[in-house]
Amino acid sequence: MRVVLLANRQPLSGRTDAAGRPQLTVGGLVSALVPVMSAGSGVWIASRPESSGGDGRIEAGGLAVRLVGVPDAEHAGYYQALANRAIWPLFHSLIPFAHFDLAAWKDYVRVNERFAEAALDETADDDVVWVHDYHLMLVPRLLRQARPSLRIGFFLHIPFPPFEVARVFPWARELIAGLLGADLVGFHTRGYAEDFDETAVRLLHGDVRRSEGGINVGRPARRVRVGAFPIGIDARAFAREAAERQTEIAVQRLRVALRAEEEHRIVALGVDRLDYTKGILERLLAVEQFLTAYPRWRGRFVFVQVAVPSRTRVEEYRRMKRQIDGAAGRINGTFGEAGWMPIRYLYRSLPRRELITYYRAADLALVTPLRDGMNLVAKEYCATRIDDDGVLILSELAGAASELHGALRVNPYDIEGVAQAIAQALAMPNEERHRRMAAMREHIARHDTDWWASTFLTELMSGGLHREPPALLDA
Ligand code: ADQ
Repeated sequence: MRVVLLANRQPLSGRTDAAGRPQLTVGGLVSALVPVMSAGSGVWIASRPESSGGDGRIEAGGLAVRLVGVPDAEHAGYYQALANRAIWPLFHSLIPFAHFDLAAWKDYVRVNERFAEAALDETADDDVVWVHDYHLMLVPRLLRQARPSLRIGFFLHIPFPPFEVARVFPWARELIAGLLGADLVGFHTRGYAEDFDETAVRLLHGDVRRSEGGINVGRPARRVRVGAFPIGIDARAFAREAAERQTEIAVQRLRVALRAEEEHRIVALGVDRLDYTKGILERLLAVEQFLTAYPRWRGRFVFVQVAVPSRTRVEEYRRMKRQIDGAAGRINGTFGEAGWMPIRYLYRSLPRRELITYYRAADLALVTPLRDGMNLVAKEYCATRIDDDGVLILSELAGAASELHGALRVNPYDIEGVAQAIAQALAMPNEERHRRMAAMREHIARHDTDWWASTFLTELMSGGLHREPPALLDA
């Protein structure tokens, strides 16, 4: 089977090996998909602004990477303005953050057409096309119109919002019709899949009817299967690195630096891209509330927030960074003492080993997004807890909450509730901590990235008409 994959981002790391050959990115989606794809000499199609090189074709790690050149102004409209400032906030149900602009929409349509043209050029009739994420929602329909018999899958990495939110998007019908070009549309949770079904039926009534496990489009009906395929991580690699001697040493060093053993301090951790969907400000306010409500923990509780700079040119992100910087400074100013600061704030990306060191050093992780498609940090934290210790506090508005039942669930908007959950985590008996973490680790190990990719592709290939969608994991 030959897979042609379409994603906005290219899988090249920018580095070359000793022989000068380009290298693929290590980890995540790329590592999971490359074995599946290169087995059948697959192609990965991504975009590249003209000022960065435009059109191109690069062979790397057994994979062909085709780069679709996009004029810079058009790329800015498609990526910054439409994908990141309209679809991203709206699909996370943060309507006031969304900006809609007709010129940007036209750029989005044009770039989707460019992707579809490149895909048609690369694809033979018996190939499988797998389109990824919110940047490319029009592509399935464009492909279907040009090549009706093509097998097309689509996966959305972010949430799909409820109908009343989705309808706010001025070109919502076009987006939904775009996705309905696929044979299989996948989401992280059954909840998103149901919201998609409802939105499709209500927006495109007449042309679209619900059917078991999917949607029938047009007359005579073409069936679109819709299902939940919760993404996994490379759990084995995380556990392996977590167990290495080098990591153990680094964990001890970090805990010494935080005076965790010496002063019997609890280390709590947050790790995110600096994005307003991740609830970082609200989390800091919860830490403040916790220190106010439980003064006996002052001097014995350290919250480390690691934030990767993200979308730094967008105004909403700059404003949020100022608010977070301000809150961290204010909380440290209020509670800090000569030998203790409650908040350690790192504003940078960490190499993987260092990230794993932080995961292993943390007694509890605060994963409290306001909304999140899945959230891989929650899974990574558990996968590295090879001692089965540590408590995960998890937002019920993250997709991960439908799988990780061993977490303490919180509403991230409820600051007092999150503060109480921190107190509950600190009081949790050893046996309960271990039981909860072991169950989550086991689940994550079984449902890793390979499982996710192969489940989706198997379902896409099966084409079974009246099968239940593989919504395996929802509560
Ligand atoms: P993201 O919004 O990027 O992904 P997430 O799933 O948490 O969110 O993945 C972030 C990744 O970045 C993790 O692998 C994490 O390790 C890494 N990371 C975060 N902070 C870091 C730091 N300081 N240094 C180094 N690495 C860091 C989108 C959706 C999610 C969905 C994924 C996958 O928004 O909901 O889970 O795609 O589908």
